[in-house]
Amino acid sequence: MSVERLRALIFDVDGTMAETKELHSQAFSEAFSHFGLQWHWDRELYRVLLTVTGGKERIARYQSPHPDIGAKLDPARIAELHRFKTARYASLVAGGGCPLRPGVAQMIDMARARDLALAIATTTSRENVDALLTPALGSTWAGLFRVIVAGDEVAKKKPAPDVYLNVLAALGLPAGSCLALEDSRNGLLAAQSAGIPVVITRSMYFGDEMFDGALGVVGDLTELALKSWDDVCSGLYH
Ligand code: XBP
Ligand code: MG
Repeated sequence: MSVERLRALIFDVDGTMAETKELHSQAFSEAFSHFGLQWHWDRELYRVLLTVTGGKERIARYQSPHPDIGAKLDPARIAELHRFKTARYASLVAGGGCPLRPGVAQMIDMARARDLALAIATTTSRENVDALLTPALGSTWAGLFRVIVAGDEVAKKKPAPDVYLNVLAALGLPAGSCLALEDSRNGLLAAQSAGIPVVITRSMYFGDEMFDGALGVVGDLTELALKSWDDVCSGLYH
């Protein structure tokens, strides 16, 4: 693929733009305490639970194989608990508690300098993205992204392709002219199912996973941002 054919960068958020997962986990814990639940999602358990995308879906899945965990929440109660968790997460990141990962700002700058469209395809909510990116990129951050599609705006969350298909439709671009930046296997599968090439940036929770089918796997996005754009494209699309 030539430089001219690459037209858009599509960012995943959690794990890709910032290492948010510890703060999501902390917000879940605070919500469990607030609702009087004796649930403890330690790091190992959370790693397993992260294979389920979406906070509400993660809670539902946690309950299903654990009949002995005490309260079994119905969907309305799960939604209430998750609203509390979302508010806690927003306050945890609001003061800049979760900076962008290395290379993210440079990738945004490179894309803008080359007139590439920027987009976001995330499983989390738009309000969580706003809470995270306002301290990192300023209150006008949303103006940087031509398209933003969040988890609750589609029928099926990742690994289904829905968020990516909606992004492509809104961008009006073919999948092959876009590049998705992801950190998880579910994200990789979602973008691949939409036909979009993917580069994986290894994150804290998915650092040792296999990412078969990714165009590239980097430790962080400085590995892409520090290369010349021609190198990036020729390295990815040889
Ligand atoms: C992110 C998720 C989300 C977050 C929590 O996955 O799966 O569920 O963990 O956010 P990805 P919510 O990075 O692949 O988009 O609690 O708002 O769902
Ligand atoms: Mg992610």
